[in-house]
Amino acid sequence: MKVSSDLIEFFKNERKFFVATHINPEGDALGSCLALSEALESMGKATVLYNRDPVPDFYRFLPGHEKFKNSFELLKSEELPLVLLDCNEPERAGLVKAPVRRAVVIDHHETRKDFGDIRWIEPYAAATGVMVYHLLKAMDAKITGDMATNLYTAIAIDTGTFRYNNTTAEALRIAAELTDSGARPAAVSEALYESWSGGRFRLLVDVLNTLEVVGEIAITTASREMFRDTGTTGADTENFPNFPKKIKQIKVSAFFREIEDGWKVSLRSRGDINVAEVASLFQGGGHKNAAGYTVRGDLKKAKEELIRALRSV
Ligand SMILES: [Mn+2]
Repeated sequence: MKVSSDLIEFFKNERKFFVATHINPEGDALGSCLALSEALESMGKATVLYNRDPVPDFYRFLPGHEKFKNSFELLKSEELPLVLLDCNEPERAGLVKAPVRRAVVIDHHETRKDFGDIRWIEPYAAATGVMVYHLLKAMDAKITGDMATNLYTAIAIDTGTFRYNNTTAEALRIAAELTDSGARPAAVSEALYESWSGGRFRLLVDVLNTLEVVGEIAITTASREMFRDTGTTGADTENFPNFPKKIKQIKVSAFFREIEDGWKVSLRSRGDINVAEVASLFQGGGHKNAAGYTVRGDLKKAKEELIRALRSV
């Protein structure tokens, strides 16, 4: 994976960076930002980490997570260059009107957009964390134990902890090197998969009880009421769409989560079924096997539209 000299020059020449990632951040988004921030600071630079949403409780084991700010007020007094990670348009980061001087995009999502003065997009990278790893190497940054934990978590979460299709030899080699640098795979796995709140577990039970199977499609739902009853939020549903895929016959799992004015739909698929294409029919996007979109209005109608769309691809 080649890191462009433009990008290295950018990081060398600028002194302070506004580092942001997508809303509802997960491990790849958070770990990539944190590792890059620490590396830049070790080179005498300053960084401001931004996310519209708070860091979910179960990601608060990531070293440095408390550095994230939920406001971009300061950009009004100081125009900084933007580094956008794990997404490629400011809207995805809740940054529509943020005044930034220059913008760099580092992402592994497929895109047809053209935001950014320097765009580095690698649709085949297993995680943005892999790209940040290469960037740090190209900048001769020493990878500390904390950076290793952040990058290892980034790669682990996006590969389903080395189970999905994107688990390449390269991803495993980088993970091994990060382990040498101080990441602890068992501790990260425990933090990611065995540190749930009781409410989150009850929410999963409620969600699994909504399972409907239509041929090779599984549909599950989380209503606002369920969140209220279990004291949880949307962030707690991370990874929920993958559970129905434990059933062998299921080729597509669709998870409907109730939001303010409609439903957020997360799609997971097996093999050649491209759910990014399906999501794009509803103005959403993502990767071939993991994508999503939002719909307004009635749940029953939204489910029917999705089933029709899935049968058409
Ligand atoms: Mn990612």
